[in-house]
Amino acid sequence: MQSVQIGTATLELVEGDITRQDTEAIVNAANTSLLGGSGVDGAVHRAGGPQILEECRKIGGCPTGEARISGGGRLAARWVIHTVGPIYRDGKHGEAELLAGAYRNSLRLAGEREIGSVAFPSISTGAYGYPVAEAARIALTTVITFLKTHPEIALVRFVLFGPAALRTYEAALGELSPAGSDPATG
Ligand code: AR6
Repeated sequence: MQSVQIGTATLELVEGDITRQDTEAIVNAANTSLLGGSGVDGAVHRAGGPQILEECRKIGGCPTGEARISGGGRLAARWVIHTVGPIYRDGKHGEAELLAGAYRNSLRLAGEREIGSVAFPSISTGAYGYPVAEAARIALTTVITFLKTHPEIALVRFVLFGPAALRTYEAALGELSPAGSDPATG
């Protein structure tokens, strides 16, 4: 577990399961249909129950890089923010900007709804094939930039699946930290 302060906010990196987080919102790595899938998406719908899918049907989909919100069903989190990361091709098809958009728009939605704590998985790095080190850099840069100007969000937690992903995010944060945060390991 690693934790840094970004202004008044806390940014945490932990290893774990996104469906078990007690933040006000968790983020789902969905697809444009919002009708479920494997990986995080499968786990969120399994753990949260059918109510989430019912709400997602009404929402009617989400373009890549954007975000939508539903209730959390049976999850500890009250809200699920569904976002769609890019499918990675070669890095030359706007993937980085779409991935940044997925994080930024998720946080924007949280801010609008006065949601103060959000847990993210590593969007696009599973079925969508985004190289983890590069995705980690984009994810952390985008979240840190957002937090610096949006004090209404008090906590962002990255929930990484397995020790390798956690180490990759820790290394990426280590490279970014001197630029604007105060590392405090926990
Ligand atoms: N908690 C946290 N992280 C997890 C969990 C979990 N329970 N399960 C997997 N991961 P993915 P994507 C990690 O494939 O790449 C779905 O079918 C996983 O190891 O869930 O954005 C959707 O419907 C990986 O590092 O999301 C879409 O079609 C990361 O979460 C598509 O997959 C993301 O892997 C989205 O693909």
